[in-house]
Amino acid sequence: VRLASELRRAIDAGQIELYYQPIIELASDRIVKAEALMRWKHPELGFVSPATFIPIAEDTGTIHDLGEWAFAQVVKQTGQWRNLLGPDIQISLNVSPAQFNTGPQTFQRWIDALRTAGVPGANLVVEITEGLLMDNAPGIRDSLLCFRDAGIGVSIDDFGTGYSSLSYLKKFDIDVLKIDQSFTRNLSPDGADFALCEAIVVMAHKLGLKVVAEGVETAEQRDLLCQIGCDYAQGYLFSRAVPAGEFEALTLRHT
Ligand code: G
Ligand code: G
Ligand code: MN
Ligand code: NA
Repeated sequence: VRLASELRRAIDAGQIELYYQPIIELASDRIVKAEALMRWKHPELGFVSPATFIPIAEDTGTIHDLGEWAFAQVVKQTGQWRNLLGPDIQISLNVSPAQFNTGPQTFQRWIDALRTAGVPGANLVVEITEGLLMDNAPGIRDSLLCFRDAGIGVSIDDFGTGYSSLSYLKKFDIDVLKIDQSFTRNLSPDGADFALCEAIVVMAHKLGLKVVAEGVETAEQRDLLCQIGCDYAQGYLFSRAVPAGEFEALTLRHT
C-alpha cells in the first residue's frame, strides 16, 4: 500500500529514471539498439526493482502515467541520439498490456508526438509479451497496425516462455523475437537450449523476423549464438542497463 501511493508521486519527485541496456549486432559487433528499463531510486529503500514496482503500477493504474513518462523520455533521448550516435539507432520501450486497454488512441497520440519531435517511427521499438497477443480484443490488433503504419517496430519479449500458441506470428505484424534468458543461460553445443535457440532463429528468419538473444553473459554463449545466425545480443557480457550518459559514452567508444 505504501509503495503504491509513493509510486504515484515518484515520477514528479524525479525518483524514476530510465536506464539503457545496449543491444549488439552480432555480425558487426556494434551497439545498434538499446532497451530502456525503468529504475526507481526510493529515498529510504534505495533502489526498487521494476520487477517489484511494475506489477504494483499495473494493479493500481499508475502504469499509465509511468508509461507516458517513459515514452516522453525515450522520444527526447532518441531525438538527441539520432544526431549524436547516428540516425539508425533504435530504442526499445517495454509496454504493459494495461497500456493497450484504452485502444489505439494512446498510440495515435504517441505517433503525433514523434512527428512533432521529428523522430521517425523507425527509431522506436515497442516490446510486448506473448500474452498480450492471446487477448482477442480488437483494440490490440488496431494498436499494432497503428505501430506498423508509423514504422514503429514491434518486438516479442521473453519469447518462448508464455503459454501461447505460435499462431499469433502469422496473425500479427511482428518484427523481432527476443529469446528469453532462460534459454540463453545454459547454452552448450549439445544441449536442448541450443537446439531451441537454433529452431527459433530458423523459424524467425523464414518468417522475416529478426532475433535478439537476451541474458548473454559469456563469450561462449555469444559464439554459439553467432554460429546459429542470431542477429542481436543483449546481456551482461556487453553491459548492464546504464544511465543515458553512460550508454552514450559506451556507444561512442564501441563504434
Ligand atoms: O531490469 P530489469 O530488472 O531491468 O527489469 C525487470 C522487468 O521490468 C523487465 O523485464 C521489464 O519487463 C519490466 N520493465 C522495466 N522497465 C519497464 C518499463 O518502462 N515499462 C514496463 N511496462 N515494464 C518495464
Ligand atoms: O524486459 P525484460 O523482462 O526482458 O528485462 C530484462 C531483465 O533482465 C532486466 O531485469 C535486466 O536487468 C535483466 N538482464 C539483462 N541482461 C542480463 C544478463 O545478462 N543476465 C541476467 N541474469 N539478467 C539480465
Ligand atoms: Mn524487455
Ligand atoms: Na525479456
